[in-house]
Amino acid sequence: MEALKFDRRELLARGSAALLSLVVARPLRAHPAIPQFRCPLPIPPVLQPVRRDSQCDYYEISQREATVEIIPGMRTRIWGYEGIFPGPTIEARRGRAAVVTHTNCLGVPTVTHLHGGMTRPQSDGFPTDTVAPGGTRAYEYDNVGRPATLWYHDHSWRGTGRNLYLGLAGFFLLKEDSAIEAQLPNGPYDIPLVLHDRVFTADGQLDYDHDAHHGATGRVILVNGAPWPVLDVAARKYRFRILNASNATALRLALSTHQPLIQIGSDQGLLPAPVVLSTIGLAMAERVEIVVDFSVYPLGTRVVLENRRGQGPLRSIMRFDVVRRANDDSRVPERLSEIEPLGRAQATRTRTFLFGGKPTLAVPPGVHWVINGEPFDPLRVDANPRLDDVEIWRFVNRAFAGRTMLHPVHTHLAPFQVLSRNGRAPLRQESGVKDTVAIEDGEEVEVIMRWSGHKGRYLLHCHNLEHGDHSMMARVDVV
Ligand SMILES: [Cu+2]
Repeated sequence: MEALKFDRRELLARGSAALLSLVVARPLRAHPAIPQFRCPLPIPPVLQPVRRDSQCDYYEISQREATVEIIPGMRTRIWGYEGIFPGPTIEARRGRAAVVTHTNCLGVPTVTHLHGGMTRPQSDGFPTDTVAPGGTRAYEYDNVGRPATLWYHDHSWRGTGRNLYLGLAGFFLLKEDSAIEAQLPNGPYDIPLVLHDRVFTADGQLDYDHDAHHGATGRVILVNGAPWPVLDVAARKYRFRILNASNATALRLALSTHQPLIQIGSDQGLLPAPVVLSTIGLAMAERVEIVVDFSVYPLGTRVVLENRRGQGPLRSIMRFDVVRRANDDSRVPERLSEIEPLGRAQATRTRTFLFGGKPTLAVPPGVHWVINGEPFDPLRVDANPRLDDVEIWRFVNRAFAGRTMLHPVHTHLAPFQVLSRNGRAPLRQESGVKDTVAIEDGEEVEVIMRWSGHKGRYLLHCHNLEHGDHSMMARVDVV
């Protein structure tokens, strides 16, 4: 693979940056002791529309600072949609429009993106299309995509990392009634879980540090805003919709009991068929939907959802305590959804995007995260697919500075199918439709997508939020 070779200058730069990262590594700061498995799992409230008409639901959200209890007995200042962290869940119906009017009551400009939505450009949250403090914008969503676990979050250029760290993220569940959905666990047995890792100061405040633009990581894992929570479950099947909304931490999910996970969905909804896995990788912004059958356990069993990429306390995410029996008429059908496969012969064009670092000349020297060697320029068009064209996009991860840097690559507007991973067939769980794909160090992934929906200005970027802010993003114009 020619693209993965480095020239001499680049290798030298990598070596010196690696040395530098040892010298300037930040010391571990004081941190409150937070017990694991004490807090009950919170479920974010579902936002009610302020008004409905025959075609559309209208919502209002204020983005504001608030003080909430995350660590038991401490008060933490957050920036939250409706003043809560995570924000309220929007439940949308496929084919029924939603208008969400955001008012920015924060002291900084913000802009909201619906991750995974096929949104017209003026509502898609381009990073420079911000709303000033005190301002308001109505974002319009047609909800014509596949039923899926979407999420909304801030997307302001150079502010996304901090703004999400402080709380600006929430679920947007696009749902549809169908015979398949009715068979899966539903109602109280269909539970969204948003995972974030965070650092807190000794007095309980969120301690944002972009770590020299490598990414803000954490020492505590929050699920739905609570540290390492516990959910009391019945001995039956549950569906969990899991979102990794961490800034810069990729996860690998597994159960402490070694029970296999039944994956039924990914970013853009149900897979063609369930896939049984012992662990599931979940990079930043990716979603998976799994079914766990707790009926295999005697009452009293405690099952920990683990992160096999984590060490020490970061190896645990949350715990399920099997506390009662329950009837269960749910099942996982053998066929879950229909996906029209896109083939290479349909593609009009192949584009290659190199994700890598570029040393900066600043003092102390640092790294600029870039695509194809160029930092983000909102005025420069980096790709211009024609409306309704099918294209193949090759994402190549070039290692930098001796650090393993995973880049979760996200396309706005056009979801994709994974065609190949390192020249081989994609992973089994990549059989669905995705909008974010994890590219590990040195990897190369090909995806195929149809650029339908809207003409206009969109984005391709890395979902390590600090990489995106600094400036691993590219402007995509659908023409
Ligand atoms: Cu990245």
